[in-house]
Amino acid sequence: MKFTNKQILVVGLAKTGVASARFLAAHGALVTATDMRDESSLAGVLTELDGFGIRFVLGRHDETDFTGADLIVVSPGVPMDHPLLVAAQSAGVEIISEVELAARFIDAPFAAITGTNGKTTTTTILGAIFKHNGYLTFVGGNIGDPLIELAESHQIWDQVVAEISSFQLEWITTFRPTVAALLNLSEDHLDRYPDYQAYINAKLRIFENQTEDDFAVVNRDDPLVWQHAQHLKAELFPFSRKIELEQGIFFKDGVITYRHNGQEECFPTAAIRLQGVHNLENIMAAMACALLLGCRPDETFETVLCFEALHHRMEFVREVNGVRYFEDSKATNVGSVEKALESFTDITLIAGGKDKGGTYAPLAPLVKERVRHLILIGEAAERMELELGSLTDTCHAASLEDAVRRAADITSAGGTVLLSPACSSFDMFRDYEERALRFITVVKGL
Ligand code: UMA
Ligand code: ADP
Repeated sequence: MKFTNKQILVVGLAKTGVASARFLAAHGALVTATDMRDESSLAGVLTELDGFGIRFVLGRHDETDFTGADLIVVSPGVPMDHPLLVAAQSAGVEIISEVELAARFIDAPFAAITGTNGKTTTTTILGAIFKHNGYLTFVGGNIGDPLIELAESHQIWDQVVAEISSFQLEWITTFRPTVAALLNLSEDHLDRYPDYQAYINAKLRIFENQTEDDFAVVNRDDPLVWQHAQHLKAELFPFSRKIELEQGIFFKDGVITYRHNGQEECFPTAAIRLQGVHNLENIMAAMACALLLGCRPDETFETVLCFEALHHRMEFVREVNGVRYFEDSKATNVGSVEKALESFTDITLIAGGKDKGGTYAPLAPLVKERVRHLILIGEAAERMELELGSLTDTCHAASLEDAVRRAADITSAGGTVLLSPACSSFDMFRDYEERALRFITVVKGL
């Protein structure tokens, strides 16, 4: 791809935009970078990009920058139906996402992980497996480091592992992972998509450019995933906790079995540290990607055995007066909260936050069966009360701190206090990490 003297517009100047603008400017493009945030809130970014010859349009977007560009690189946080993107598209301007830009520079085998939940865990396990197998491995994407940093690094990578969100797939054209994994599908981001099917369609684009030489690792136990997998061009490689597979990876009687073209490998799971059936799915998906891309079985499973849970995903905080406190701040949708509720009984659940527009109804059976007290916070509290409030003892709290103190008062010994919000955090916190740290601080102070 030649960028010299091309007018390239970078939309959004957070992590993705900064890395993209820097990369493009270093490759001779005439870069304009635009963000709705103004100069004062982007002071750090301006310092970072000083000296690259980038033109900035801040605090606003100008239509002429969009319609007059040779290429637009969009950040994932910018919605696809933004009127100026629509105008640029009508004017025939090429629009791509940063992962599309990066993918054009990837020569190494390339594993991409998507799904509503478990992406970060699976991506991290897979990265660790590759590294333990001796490969120089780039791990990036939605997990935090923009994928374009791979192209900026001038390293020759042996393997690339990318966590990919639906947002990042919106503007792809050639993005083609050697192995693409779809972990699961449940409602999320309905504040961004017109409906659930639009979100699913965005996710499915991860397979769009694959051919029969590539692999699609898919969850055999998730009916929606399995239904959509039937039409893929890549070789299907399913994983299952429930069904023995002729070809694929599955769990049965305490053993994970991998079967591919006559090769069979067995891995007893008793010593795995990572708990929870959902993590078994994440492990099988990561192992499938690794083994299909040539990792050795022994080193692969050694990594899995040592792997500990990531922070803020059903993490044990402390026991006080016989009550155990768990923090699951990363549970920002209904699908992840279901897994948390399946893991405990006698629960005091602290939930709520910024509503993403989906329904909370799938939680009803588990709330009825396992949640003794429901404490609601944030913007979503009213709607959650309407959908779940009649099923158990329910109250509202003014803050997370207030919620924890109420939980401590009403939970009897033997019970579990669980922060698993089913919502994003942006109504009350900077991000899910700040929400987690605030919870941990109050719990430690009890
Ligand atoms: N902006 C505009 N105009 C608009 C809308 C936004 O100028 O109309 C600006 C905003 O002011 C902001 C920038 O555009 O400065 C948007 O940046 P961004 O939200 O894309 O933020 P990045 O820091 O680039 O982070 C993105 C991902 N963010 C989102 O998808 C919302 C990060 O995933 C990812 O780690 C990073 O790229 C590197 O790949 C975060 C996330 O929340 C963790 N992802 C969602 C999730 O996991 O649920 C999908
Ligand atoms: P993502 O990157 O997709 O958000 P994470 O690995 O960060 O996934 O986990 C986010 C939340 O989802 C946590 O609450 C975690 O316990 C839960 N989770 C992890 N894996 C799965 C899975 N396979 N199915 C459902 N929930 C999961």
